[in-house]
Order: sequence, then C-alpha cells, then structure tokens
Amino acid sequence: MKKVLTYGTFDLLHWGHINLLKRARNLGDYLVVALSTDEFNAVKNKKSYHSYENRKMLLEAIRYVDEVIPESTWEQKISDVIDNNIEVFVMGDDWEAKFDFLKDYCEVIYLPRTEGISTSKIKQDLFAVSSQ
Ligand code: C2G
Repeated sequence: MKKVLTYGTFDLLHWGHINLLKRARNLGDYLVVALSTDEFNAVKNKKSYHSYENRKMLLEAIRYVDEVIPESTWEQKISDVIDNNIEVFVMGDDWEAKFDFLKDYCEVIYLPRTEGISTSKIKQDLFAVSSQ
C-alpha cells in the first residue's frame, strides 16, 4: 500500500484544500494528513477559526483522507515519514523546496496551489461584506 503524507491547518475548509487532498490521494493508495494543532498554529502565527477537533472531523469526512494525525512541531516530519511508512510527501508549491530534506526518506512532490481561493481571502471577503 503506497502511503502519502501531507501537512496543513485546513481552516475554513475550501475547494483549494480539496483539490490538494484529491491530487495527493491520487499519488498513492492511502493519504495521511498531519493537521496543525491549535498550539502549533500559534507557532505558525496562525489563528484558526475552527478548533483542531473540528478541523480533524471535517478532514475525516473527506473521501480522499484516510487518516488524520496531529502536527505539533516543525521537527516531526522525518519521524512521521518513517513511523507511518510514507512513500510520498506532498505539499502545495507555496512550500516549494522547503521540505527537500525529506528526499532522503521518501519522494517529495510540490503541487501547484489552486488560484483564487485561500482561507485569508475568505476572511477578507467576509469582513469587507460585513463592513458595508
Ligand atoms: N493549498 C492549495 N491551494 C490553496 C490553498 C491551500 O493547494 N488555494 C494547499 C497548501 O499549499 C497546503 C495545503 O493546501 O499544501 C494546506 O494549506 P494550509 O492549511 O494553509 O497549510 P499551511 O498553513 O501552509 O501548513 O508543516 C507544514 C505546514 O503545517 C503547512
């Protein structure tokens, strides 16, 4: 079974996230998503609208996602790849080259981001509407 691994916050789940998860899943037979905890989001200077538990529940409802594990540090990726027998690591290309150190352990693929949508765009657009 070819296992694929990706990481993210996946807040305010949108079609850009789904596009990424779908393509990642299609690179193997089983997709593990390492989901940033609320505490790790603070390390990333991100504040999620949805809690970790609710973001996890949403991801687990997606047909392309087979398993969700917590991401709580920047340093856990090598052990995640080894411990989960991962063959393919996938991220959107806004992270291009940032995780090439994983090439010693698995295939590393950066996929084109989906243009026109992002969690911050959703927040900005909703704020603009509510300010009218
Ligand atoms: N993404 C995408 N297209 C978008 C928005 C997001 O392809 N329009 C991808 C990102 O490139 C990423 C994934 O969806 O691969 C999750 O996005 P975020 O939740 O923003 O992830 P991020 O905060 O970048 O977390 O250790 C890695 C970090 O946890 C990555």
